[in-house]
Amino acid sequence: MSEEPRIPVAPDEETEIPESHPRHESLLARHRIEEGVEKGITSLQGLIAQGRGEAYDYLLGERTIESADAAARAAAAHFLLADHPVISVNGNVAALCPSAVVDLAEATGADIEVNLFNRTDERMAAIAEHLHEHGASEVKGLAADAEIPGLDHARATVDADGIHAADVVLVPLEDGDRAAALDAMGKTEIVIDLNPFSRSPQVADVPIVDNLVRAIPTMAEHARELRDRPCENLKTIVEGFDREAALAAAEGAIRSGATK
Ligand code: PTJ
Repeated sequence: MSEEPRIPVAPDEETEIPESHPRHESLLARHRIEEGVEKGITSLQGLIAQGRGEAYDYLLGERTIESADAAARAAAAHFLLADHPVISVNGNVAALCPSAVVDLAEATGADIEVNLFNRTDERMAAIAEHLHEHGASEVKGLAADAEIPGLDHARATVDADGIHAADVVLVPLEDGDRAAALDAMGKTEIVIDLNPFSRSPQVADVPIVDNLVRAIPTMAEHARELRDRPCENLKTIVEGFDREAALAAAEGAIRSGATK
């Protein structure tokens, strides 16, 4: 008698996703994004963004390539040198790695600010609460008392003492035009995006072509290793980073298909 096919279990909790599964990380990310939508944190468009990201991650071999690690190190040095670094958080970032965001803020002294494309008061509050639950002491973005000039959508709305006053802003997962607008304000933008051809990494001072679930902890790790170094040493790391070479290396990794 032939065996009944095993019916796959749909996990309710992320701990039910078997760690032995070859696609554990990917299933975990999908679960978190799905749960983010259910909790009112992630937008429905965030599901589409996740799919786009996964496709590029697959082409990159779902690993942090060497040039992305170097970019994360330069980003960490920028944050440590900054007077006022800010981590911008949207619905995908909050769902995927809230603890890593809080940890990076702790490692670098950065502010955390919620900034949304599909902005509603309910989503802003849900994301701030979620970040607090994961250990954030302060979450900006709710005051909404300043604007980024030149943007005619909700991402323009920021806090006067947050992104508006920042000198360095980390923008993980973006839809494009804000990075250019931040640049026009004279800020240094660090962008995390799996698609090296996307507009935001193309205009970023530091494009990190990596999955944000790997890039944010990598940046925190570099920050902890670098934070006692003298400023001159940090400046050398910043000046030695070549954004064009980093983008070209990511494109090369994708085109060559040399995934491991
Ligand atoms: O939460 P909101 O309202 O601010 O909405 C944010 C979304 C995600 C809807 C908005 O930023 C958006 O529409 O993004 P896009 O235009 O779909 O772009 C998403 C980019 O992020 C694409 O280039 C993806 O490759 C990339 N991406 C997706 N997931 C990840 C990622 N990059 C790094 N890590 C990921 N996990």
